[in-house]
Amino acid sequence: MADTTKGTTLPTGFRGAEQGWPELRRIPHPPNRLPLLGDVIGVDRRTPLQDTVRYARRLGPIFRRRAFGREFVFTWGAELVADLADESRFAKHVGLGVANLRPVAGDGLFTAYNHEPNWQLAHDVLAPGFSREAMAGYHANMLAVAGRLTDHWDRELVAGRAVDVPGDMTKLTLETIARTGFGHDFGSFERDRPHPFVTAMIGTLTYAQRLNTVPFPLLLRRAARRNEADIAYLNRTVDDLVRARRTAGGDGDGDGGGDLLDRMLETAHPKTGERLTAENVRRQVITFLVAGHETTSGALSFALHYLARHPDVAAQARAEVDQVWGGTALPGYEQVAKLRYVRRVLDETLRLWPTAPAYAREARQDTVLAGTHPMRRGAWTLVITPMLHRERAVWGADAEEFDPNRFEAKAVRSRPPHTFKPFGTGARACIGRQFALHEATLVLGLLLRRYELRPDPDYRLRVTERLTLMPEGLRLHLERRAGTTAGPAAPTAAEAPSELRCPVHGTGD
Ligand code: MNH
Repeated sequence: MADTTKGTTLPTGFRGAEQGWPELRRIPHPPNRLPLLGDVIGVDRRTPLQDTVRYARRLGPIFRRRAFGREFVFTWGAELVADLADESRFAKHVGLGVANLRPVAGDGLFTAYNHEPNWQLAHDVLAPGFSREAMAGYHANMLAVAGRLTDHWDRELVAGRAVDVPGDMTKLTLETIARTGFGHDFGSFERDRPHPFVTAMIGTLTYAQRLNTVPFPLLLRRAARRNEADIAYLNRTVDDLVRARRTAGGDGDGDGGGDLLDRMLETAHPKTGERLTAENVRRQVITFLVAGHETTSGALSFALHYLARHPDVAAQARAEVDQVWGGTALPGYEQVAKLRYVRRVLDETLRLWPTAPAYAREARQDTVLAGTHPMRRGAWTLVITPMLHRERAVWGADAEEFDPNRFEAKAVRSRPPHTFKPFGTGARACIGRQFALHEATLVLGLLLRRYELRPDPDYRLRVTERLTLMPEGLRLHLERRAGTTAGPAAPTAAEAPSELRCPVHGTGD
């Protein structure tokens, strides 16, 4: 369990590996260490994950790096990661980037320590919000938001402009989680610049990442003040949203079975009768608004990059959409999961670029990792999923190539368990997984059906990091697909029947 008893200003995640790993010296590290700074040569502060991946390739399935006088252990070998998935000996570790988000997200689901009672409470209260039934209820709102995206892309196409893929995917996913989860409309598609909520969020994520890459937080005094302002803005936005809902009196039926916010405000724990406090609701709303869109936006953006670069894959996916959806203007909930090949495209995208690229595990007791590396209780390591997902012994010599057929059922069954972990592992794995996959599959289906994607031949994939990953500067040219000009493939906001617009509240926002 995490140690919160010490009155240190550093998150417990910064406890070094010297104390936790008695045989640390057997774990390889980069040569040429600097006395004070450690392994920082050739490291770019803006790309810590990609630097770590470079070290991983040189140093192997488990390695350590030294930064600012502390040792950190990184793991990606399939056998080691599979052992770390054993929930009886290991648990989520709230450290590094995740712990840096505590000032924003507090004991919200993502950043809660395992021992904090609000984790179990919120998990039990909110999990039904991600059931199949609940998801089916979000579907119509997802369609309506996708309609706003295709309206926007139609206009860009007519104007002969290339579309800003990460920017537009972020608008789409933010509107989707805001509407389905909280009945809120940020109006992203009506703005030229990102919504200030997005700017503030990116600010706090970037700041949290930078805290890991500077030796003394004092160096970040100005950035820290900016960060305070960003957090204040996020809090204000969320407080307004909650106040509006309280004034409106929930979704009316008082049973807390509506959207996520309704559950947060009205649902008591089925066994204990406990409810989330007002402060915790604030933390959860921020958590879901951020966790619920940033990673899905990256996944969609990378997927569109690969689809544009692999016309054969795009053609096969498109053929599937035509066959499964036919001429249905508004594909139903059930018709999304039937897009098996589109789903494989997404899985393969998340294999190469898992947009939340690491998760940390700590020993719940003294134990020996994979029979080789002793760990004391509380010792932890960071799992580097982009490397796990590229291990040749598992994925083959062409592991760096994009190939959705790796996710054919037979191929999946032939691989060892715990080799594909884009959503983390165990009790603290992603609660929004089905939500993200439904949304992303639906949107890719709608876009493939409507457009041909033309890459910019000069574009080289560059990945920006702010704890999450995103293809930087990705723009695509669109062409309207032949034979599809007659009818809209997706409903525009105006066309969607009003009862479809908000299945939860009936009347929309
Ligand atoms: Mn999500 C946890 C990846 C979409 C809400 N998510 C995690 C973890 C990973 C992750 C990895 C585990 C982190 C850790 O162990 O420290 N999540 C993703 C990816 C996508 C994603 C790659 C999209 C693609 N996540 C979503 C969506 C939502 C969401 C959509 C909400 C609607 N995720 C969460 C929450 C947690 C989480 C909440 C924390 C769960 C817990 O600890 O109980």
